[in-house]
Amino acid sequence: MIRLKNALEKCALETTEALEKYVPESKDVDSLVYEAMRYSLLAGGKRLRPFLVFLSSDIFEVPRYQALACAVAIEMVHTYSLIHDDLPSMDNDDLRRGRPTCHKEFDEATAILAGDALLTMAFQIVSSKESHPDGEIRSAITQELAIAAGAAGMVGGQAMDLAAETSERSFDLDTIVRLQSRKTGALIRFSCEAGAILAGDNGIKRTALRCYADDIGLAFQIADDLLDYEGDESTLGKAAGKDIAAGKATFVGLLGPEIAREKAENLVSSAIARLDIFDHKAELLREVARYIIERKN
Ligand code: GRG
Repeated sequence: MIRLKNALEKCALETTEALEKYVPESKDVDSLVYEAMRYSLLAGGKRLRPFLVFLSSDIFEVPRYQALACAVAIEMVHTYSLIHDDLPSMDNDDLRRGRPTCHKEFDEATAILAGDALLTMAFQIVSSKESHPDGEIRSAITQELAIAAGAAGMVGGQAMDLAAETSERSFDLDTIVRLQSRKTGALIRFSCEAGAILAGDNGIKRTALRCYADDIGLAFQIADDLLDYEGDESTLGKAAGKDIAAGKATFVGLLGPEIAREKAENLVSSAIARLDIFDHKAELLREVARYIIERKN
């Protein structure tokens, strides 16, 4: 785990440094939106999705600058989703990454704009030459990011999640799996496949990474449900115990904590087995799978 911790910290530093450059402070009359973008982007966060981009890129020996552009873009999309998810019209949260949510620190309109600006900047980055010299690969990475973030992916998952809160009937396991594989899973899937896409590899290695991502994405969400159920606000950096109270469709709510934990552990074992074709090249990805259910925030 020490090796993983060091590698994750190094990736977080590199990603944060790049994010600071992409979103500079503004001295103009638009300065508030830049301040809000920086506030949410630079508030910490585990940088798990950038880390997955780097690890999958290392497998295919993708140049670092290409992986970094993609890592920055996925973190921007993730941060936008958190800003919008925290809004009063969605989860109405006051705390995120251990500090007031964007709309609490600024105001609702600024938070919406900051989220919009981060989402669009991510596409500016992946579609530009700094992400890849080959136009076809740039187009592929841009399309895959759009699919992951949009109605077929994260936005659709969020819509299912909102529907669960008002639905008369509770969702069955199959529906919760579909919901979460879009809401949380889609960005994780993109991150794990990014190395293969950047290398132009569409074969069994990409499939293995996709299967690995599907397993860890669900395990990540179950761990998140368990943390919401068992964790406390000071360690989580956000409110705890809100999901079940809000009538959200969660694994813990449906299966109970013991069976949910067992399911997460089985998913981690399955994820690790998916990586057999990579031998030692995927050691850190194996450690990520284990870390996902052991994390405390
Ligand atoms: C608003 C379009 C839109 C989508 C929001 C992902 C999402 C959909 C909402 C986030 C709600 C949530 C807490 C989901 C659980 C899984 C998750 C994405 C947790 C936060 O990700 P971490 O733990 O966060 O990687 P850090 O802060 O470490 O980056």
